[in-house]
Amino acid sequence: MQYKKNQTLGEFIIENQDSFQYSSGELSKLINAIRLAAKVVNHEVNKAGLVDILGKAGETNIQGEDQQKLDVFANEKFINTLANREIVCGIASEEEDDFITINSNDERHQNKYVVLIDPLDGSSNVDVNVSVGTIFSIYRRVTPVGTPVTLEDFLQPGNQQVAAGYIVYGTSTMLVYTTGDGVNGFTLNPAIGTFYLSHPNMQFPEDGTIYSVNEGKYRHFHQGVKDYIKYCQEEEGDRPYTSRYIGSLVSDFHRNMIKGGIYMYPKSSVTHEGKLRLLYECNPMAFLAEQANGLATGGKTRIMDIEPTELHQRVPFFCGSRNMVNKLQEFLDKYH
Ligand code: AHM
Ligand code: MG
Repeated sequence: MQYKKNQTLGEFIIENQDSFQYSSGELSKLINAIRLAAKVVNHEVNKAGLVDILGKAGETNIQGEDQQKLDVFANEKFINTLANREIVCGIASEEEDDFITINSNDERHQNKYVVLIDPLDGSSNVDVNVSVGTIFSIYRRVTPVGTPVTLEDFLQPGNQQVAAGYIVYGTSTMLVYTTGDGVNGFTLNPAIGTFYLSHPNMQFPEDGTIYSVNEGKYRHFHQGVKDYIKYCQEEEGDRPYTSRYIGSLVSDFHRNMIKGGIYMYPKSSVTHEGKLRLLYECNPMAFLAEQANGLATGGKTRIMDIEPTELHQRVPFFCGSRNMVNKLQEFLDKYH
């Protein structure tokens, strides 16, 4: 990877194109499309607090434009931006029941990539001015180019991802992604609409003190998870753990990657498979985590080795600093 001072995302993509294993420029085009959609969605997310002034979802605003819910808006923007470029042959979105086929009946189209996306994760936070995110995951199709994509192209294990990333719409807007050669973060300068390389080669600290879990659901957790939480709550020498949970996966993950921590969404006696979706949330975050020296497990199996069986499959998810995930695993293993 070549890092340069004041490098823009556009420059970074071009300059590092050759380090990508299928170096044909297509993946670069794809990341560029995501960058473009991210800026449009960012603009809309920033206006969310003006809902009483600009009009609510489902209403028509003063300019006669229909107002959409932000997650619907983000879904459309990402899908349209990707579909309009000749790179992607299929898209699956957390917001759509089924996958979308692009250019299905035209053999001239050589598009190789499928994109899976959670357009606006944590969207319940929008109304209270808390950070939300977009998560994306990119695979090469497994069926022949020029034919319509099939479910098989989307149900690939995470270890087949060629790229993954997220956009966090926070106090700053950042795009963080990997193409399998480390993780890099770019911060948007909103004045000129340009992403700059601000966080080269991001790494989870080997160890951390933050645990992120919805403790309101504690009663329903598996005993191994309960024991680990209890372990975290006990002081260990002079280094007590601290609990931080935003309820917005991208933001919790982002903080933990910078400061050192573990994110947990276990299965429970109520949500038997957990809540998070393997294809749209867990696999891309797991790819990023591993590329940043962290770990991601479903409790029994490495997240990226799980064979998906359906598009909207949910799995338990534990992800973060290596030593913390390994410690948790010790507690989980006691009950297997
Ligand atoms: P969503 O895709 O419906 O937004 O749900 C995913 C979000 C994650 O961002 C977050 O970590 C989690 O759900 C919070 O869930 P809970 O409120 O059950 O703790
Ligand atoms: Mg989501």
